[in-house]
Amino acid sequence: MSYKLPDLSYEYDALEPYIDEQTMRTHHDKHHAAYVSNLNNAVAGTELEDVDVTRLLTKLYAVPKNIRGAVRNNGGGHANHSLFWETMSPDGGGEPTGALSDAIKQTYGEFSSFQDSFSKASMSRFGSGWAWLAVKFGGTLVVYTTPNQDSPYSFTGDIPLLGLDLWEHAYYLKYHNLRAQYIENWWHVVDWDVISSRYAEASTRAQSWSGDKD
Ligand code: MN3
Repeated sequence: MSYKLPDLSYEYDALEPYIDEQTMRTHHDKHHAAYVSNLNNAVAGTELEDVDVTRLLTKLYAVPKNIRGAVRNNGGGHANHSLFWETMSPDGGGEPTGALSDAIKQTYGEFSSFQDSFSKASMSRFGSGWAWLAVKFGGTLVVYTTPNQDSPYSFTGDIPLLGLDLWEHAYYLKYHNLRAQYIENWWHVVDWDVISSRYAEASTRAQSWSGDKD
């Protein structure tokens, strides 16, 4: 087995006008493809070839030192982008409902306050990286950023629900230096149905970690 570039579940131009077609083509077909290819090269001939990428990142500390850097960057790049494509949709935007909405309101007050926190975190990340909404051990929601392609799975053990790519390759063709504009427009394509499903699954896992048996 080797790692594979996942297909998009929508057309390259489906997220227009918020994310442009040329950016999607280059981002998915070139950048993400390169992470997959470099990851495959890094683990080729090792016992890690068949390990699920999430598990690979969660146990990054156990990856042999000579390939750990390559797995950190390219495994992270593969997992982060796979999540990014899945959590966007031409039918996105709006607000979550149900349990995720309740959890966001419990933590941040209004949904718009959560959006402000997330956007501010995204703006404050210097250079390249990702902004995250993630579920902590025990089930608490948290917003933060990571540098480069570092995954929450590797460095906090949190389960990422939503991730925003803050690398210039994600927005420069359309937005140039205007990261704030990119972030503001990106909310229009965030697919809260997918993120709610991820939250339901993550909550179940977080509950079992914290020892709740009901
Ligand atoms: Mn990217």
